[in-house]
Amino acid sequence: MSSSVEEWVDEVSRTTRPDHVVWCDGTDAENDRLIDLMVSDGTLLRLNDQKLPNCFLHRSNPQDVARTEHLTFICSEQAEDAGPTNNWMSPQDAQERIWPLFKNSMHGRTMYVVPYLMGAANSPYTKIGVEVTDSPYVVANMRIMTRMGQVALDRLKTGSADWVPGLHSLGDLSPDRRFIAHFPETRTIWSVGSGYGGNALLGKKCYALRIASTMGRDQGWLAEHMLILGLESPDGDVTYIAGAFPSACGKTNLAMLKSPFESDGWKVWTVGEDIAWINVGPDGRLWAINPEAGYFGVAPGTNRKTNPNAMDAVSQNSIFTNVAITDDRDVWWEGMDGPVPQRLIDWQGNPWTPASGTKAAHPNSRFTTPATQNPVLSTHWEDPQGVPLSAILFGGRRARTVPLVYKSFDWEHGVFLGATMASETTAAATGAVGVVRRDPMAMLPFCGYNMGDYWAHWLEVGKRAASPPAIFQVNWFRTDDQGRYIWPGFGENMRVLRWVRDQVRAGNGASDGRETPVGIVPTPEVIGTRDLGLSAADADTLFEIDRDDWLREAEDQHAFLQKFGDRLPAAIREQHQALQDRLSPVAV
Ligand code: GTP
Ligand code: SPV
Ligand code: MN
Repeated sequence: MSSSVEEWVDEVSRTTRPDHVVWCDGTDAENDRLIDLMVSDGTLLRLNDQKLPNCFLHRSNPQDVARTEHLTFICSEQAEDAGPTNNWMSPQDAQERIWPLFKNSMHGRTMYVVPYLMGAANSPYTKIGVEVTDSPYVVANMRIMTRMGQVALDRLKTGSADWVPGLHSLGDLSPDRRFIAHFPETRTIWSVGSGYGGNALLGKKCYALRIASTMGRDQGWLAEHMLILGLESPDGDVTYIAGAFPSACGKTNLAMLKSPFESDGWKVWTVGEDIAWINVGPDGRLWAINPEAGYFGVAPGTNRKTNPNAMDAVSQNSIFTNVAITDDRDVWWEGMDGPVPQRLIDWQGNPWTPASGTKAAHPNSRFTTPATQNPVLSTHWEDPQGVPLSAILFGGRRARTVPLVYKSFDWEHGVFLGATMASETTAAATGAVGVVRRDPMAMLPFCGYNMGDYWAHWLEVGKRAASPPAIFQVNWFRTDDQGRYIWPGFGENMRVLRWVRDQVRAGNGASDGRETPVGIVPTPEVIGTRDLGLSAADADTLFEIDRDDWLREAEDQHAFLQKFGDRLPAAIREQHQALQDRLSPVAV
């Protein structure tokens, strides 16, 4: 055992004062003990063992149902190193404002020490973390989401000094005493006052994105909020594609896509559905690993039609958080198959009927399920070197302006697309829903350093890669005049993936696209909008580049880019100028 882990555990125990300290080994026996404990104290409810074997429901505190971005801080020494898009607190202020909240916070509770790996045990890119937490629910979720317990202890024993400490306490769950703090210089995480998802499962957003992004900057790699999928084509070839979409914008669903063209040989295999760590390979390509071992997925909208693979995956050994349940302890959420039940118990534990006028499941209700239960899990999902990326998609929710898909002209232009992307906010974070905001690379809430430096790092990585992936922008969420989604989405997104593959394979000689001021847009014919029964007018809207909309877009992008001052890379400024030139009447 690396003595420093023990020293750190001792140190935090002296402040948090737990009644007991338990080192987690990750065994079934340990998990069963924890589950029994949580069932007996009401933290978990056992679900119908016939329909959902070994599945449980957790109802969180109603004030603690999503990430809280306004309470999330980057605690670098210099404010400029956190940049204009992060909340910043100095390490000294954190010591004064946050550390006292851990004083005696575990009194009367057990402290669990959770050693875990991000990445497969045999990958050179895998990293170690140790989370101490007073939440057994967090332990049970970390066991699904990471390689937890003995496998990580073994790694620490071999003397690896390179591990990230994460201190987590539920505190009193009050948002008034809640902080999620990251110290990029000392690679430490403190989280207090929340037991929910990305606030509390510290391996995920806190480590694998915020801390890891700063490691990647220093070490020449990228930590990204991306799905990774393998697209199998009729010739049996697999093309690897990554996709950065903001929270609740479709990563899990695209990564687990059920192909309508399976009988023709088109199929999707999941490598990852939320996070990718990307390295430049010796062959000059970008290689991506999924550092996680499970999925913490959005429940509402998931059903046998939209995502049958997810429905299969969550049918056993899964934890559901803030969903509704039926009389026979089956789960239910908005968008589930079949008729809406006449009686339910809602996510807060109250009786519910369709007349209640409220959501039965919380809009950010989730399932936690092991990756190995995904019927379309790629056989390469744990390859130590990862998988080689041929394309990167940037996507978001945009009711207007952004077409279904378009291709960037080159890497620099693609990085510009990522840097200036925007999306409507969702229930994955507290605050208003449906407000368009700039969310560069879907990393706005997750970049551990100055976003201007982050873009410079992206540009640099692209220069180091002899054959970087082609970059595309996608938008499944364009609406018509009645506010309805025009594009059917889900499985039909395969049509877009096919076009992406064709573009990648054909290189610069690719056809079936038209050049516009913003990028290369496919023809409706190649996507097959007529086969889908879309009207010509709807098809036009899907692929339209409206100059007035785009001039407004470019203006808004400009205001955003301005915030970065001299940390804005010249190449991004030039790309913006070039877009404006292409949009200007003389150029069009
Ligand atoms: P996080 O886990 O928060 O990072 O979310 P995510 O990006 O993995 O999003 P997810 O795939 O869970 O989808 C979020 C919501 O969008 C769910 O309600 C889905 O049903 C819905 N959704 C996903 N893909 C599509 C699509 O292609 N079209 C439409 N209309 N909705 C979609
Ligand atoms: C997200 O919000 O992007 C999620 C859910 O994946 S959470 O783990 O809560 O961050
Ligand atoms: Mn996510």
